[in-house]
Amino acid sequence: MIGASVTKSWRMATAIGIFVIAALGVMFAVLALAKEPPTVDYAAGHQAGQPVDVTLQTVGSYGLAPHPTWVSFLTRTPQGTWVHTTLWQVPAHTRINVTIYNYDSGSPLRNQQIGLVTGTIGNVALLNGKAIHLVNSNAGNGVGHTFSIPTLGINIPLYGNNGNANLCAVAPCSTKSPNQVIKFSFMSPGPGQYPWQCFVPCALGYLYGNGGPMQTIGYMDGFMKVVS
Ligand SMILES: [Cu+2]
Repeated sequence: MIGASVTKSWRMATAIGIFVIAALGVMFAVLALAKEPPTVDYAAGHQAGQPVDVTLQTVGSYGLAPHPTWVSFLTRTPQGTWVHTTLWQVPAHTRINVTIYNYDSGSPLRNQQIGLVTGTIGNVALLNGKAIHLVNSNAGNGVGHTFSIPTLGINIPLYGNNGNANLCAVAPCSTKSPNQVIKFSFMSPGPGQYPWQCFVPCALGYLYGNGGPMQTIGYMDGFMKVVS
């Protein structure tokens, strides 16, 4: 009799233990999903055949919790509000006109390959209104970041600002601060999720500059969500 009741209470304890572990698992999964930054929707209300404008900015330091010192991208909604996210949604098979305001400084690239403009319409970008096919990062202010969608062969080097200038340190930055305006266009592919990122090892204070913001959605990488 004693043996049977011990077994029974053990079974009960095991069942409760498994339930608690499962509940904690669900809780953490929900929390992890809730932590994902919001998606800016450029696809809503899209008229077939019309181009879509995507507007981003890059900052040398986000300036706010939880990571005030981290480099970051931000995305502007079609209504004009800056959102701290790198997730955005565009319609498929559509001309995407991108404008990036770069508020960060630059430096020479370790890998000259990412100084090339590739994968855009005409393999060209406009830097402050001037057509460019590459940025020689060993001249001038160098390159601060890239905007790259590897699966589509898209890479655009983002020319830096003078590091001695009074650069914006708290996002979102406004065009009152020194900035470089980079524009380019590409055709969105079919529906799917396309990862994009910066390829400059720009994460100050992390091993080889590749940790922290370089590996965090909402900072130096994100997803272009293409919908039909
Ligand atoms: Cu970067």
